[in-house]
Amino acid sequence: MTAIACRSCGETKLSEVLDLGVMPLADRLVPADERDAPEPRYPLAVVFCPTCGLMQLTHTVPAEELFCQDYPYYSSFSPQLLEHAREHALSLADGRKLDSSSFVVELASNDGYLLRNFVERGIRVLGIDPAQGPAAAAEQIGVPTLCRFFTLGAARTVAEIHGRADVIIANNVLAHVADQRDFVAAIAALLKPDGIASIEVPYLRDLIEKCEFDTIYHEHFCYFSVTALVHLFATAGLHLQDVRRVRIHGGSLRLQVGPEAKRSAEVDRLLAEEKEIGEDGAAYFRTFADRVLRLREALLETLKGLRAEGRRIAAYGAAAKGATLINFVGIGPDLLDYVVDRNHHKHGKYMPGQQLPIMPAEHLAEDRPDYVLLLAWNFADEILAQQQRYRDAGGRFILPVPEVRIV
Ligand code: JHZ
Repeated sequence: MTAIACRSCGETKLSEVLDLGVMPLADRLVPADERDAPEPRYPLAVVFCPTCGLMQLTHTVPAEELFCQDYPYYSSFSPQLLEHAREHALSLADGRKLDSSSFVVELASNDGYLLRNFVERGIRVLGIDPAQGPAAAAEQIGVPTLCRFFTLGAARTVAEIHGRADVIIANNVLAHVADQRDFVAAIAALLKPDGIASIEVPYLRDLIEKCEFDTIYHEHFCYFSVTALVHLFATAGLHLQDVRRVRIHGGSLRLQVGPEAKRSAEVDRLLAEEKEIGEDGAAYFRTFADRVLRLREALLETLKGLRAEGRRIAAYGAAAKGATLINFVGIGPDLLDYVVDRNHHKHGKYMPGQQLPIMPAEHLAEDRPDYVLLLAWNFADEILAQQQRYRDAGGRFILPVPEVRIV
């Protein structure tokens, strides 16, 4: 049991799930001239609330430290994510019959990768995102963006100035909020009475079943089941109206939430399934920590074995989850030479906690290491296809989850 209170329902008797130790911040990439400076490190452990079913972090790093200056994540570097976002935007525009009289708000709009699809159709939009670099990039492509955190206060101001929204989109942001109740109350305050919020969150069931432990990092305060989401939205008088499992980011839920009290058969089906497999109770998590430890051993053994044979190993994807993986497993310059990534904002910097330089993706073809550890495993199909020439020339990829595999 831990001493904190559940971020959704306030329960104080929370059960331990996994303790990853004291870890650096996943998206705080280290500039070359700060390599010798100490990095901030904080406890990284998750607990489960037996009352409402929410898995969550025990420790809260202040949001300003996590998301504002130098936030290196730009959504537009993955064609698969861009395609996913376009499909999402167009299905909302068509499904909700949005036109120039509609108003769409996106929370954590990043570099405008999703809202640009509405702008193209002449639909009025507003992005809200506290990260300065991505927000400026969005403005540059014509997506009006308010650079601030979304809180109940912010929602009231936006509603006053711009009016209430027909649709609020919030993809991969709910988990990033420490004060869950304030955030959902803010959504309720900004929505029209017949409006909807379309929200994507990584699904807890995919995390646990596929051992995606590396998606646990300080930015992700919460890990959601459908059970936990129903409880959370109810705190703001909102209803989970519909839900669908989607493949993105290792397995996510796309939710439709709104003030109107209605619920699709799929919500009931997933709730029943969670009950049946016990996802709403602490027993479901019992084997998770052991499986994570076994995965750590297997990966370490694989990398050490290859190194002992004199193989050269690099990694692909300076992803936030990559920081959890290399730091928890203990993968430093003794095992890996460097990490490549397409996002030029990350180049020339070093992975948090380990002295591993980040280089352009083209470096892989030039240098031809024997093996590449795929840290961005959620984009495996896309990256493996993109690296076909390297693979044809004998290069091999190491996939770390759900179990170590060499392809
Ligand atoms: P990626 C992100 O986490 C950000 P991360 C955030 N923390 C979140 O919540 C989750 O998603 C859900 C690069 N790449 O997106 C781009 C290539 O170089 O898996 C990224 O740097 N070439 C808000 O950071 C990284 O890999 C490619 O072809 O763990 C992938 O990071 C592709 C496809 C990606 O998530």
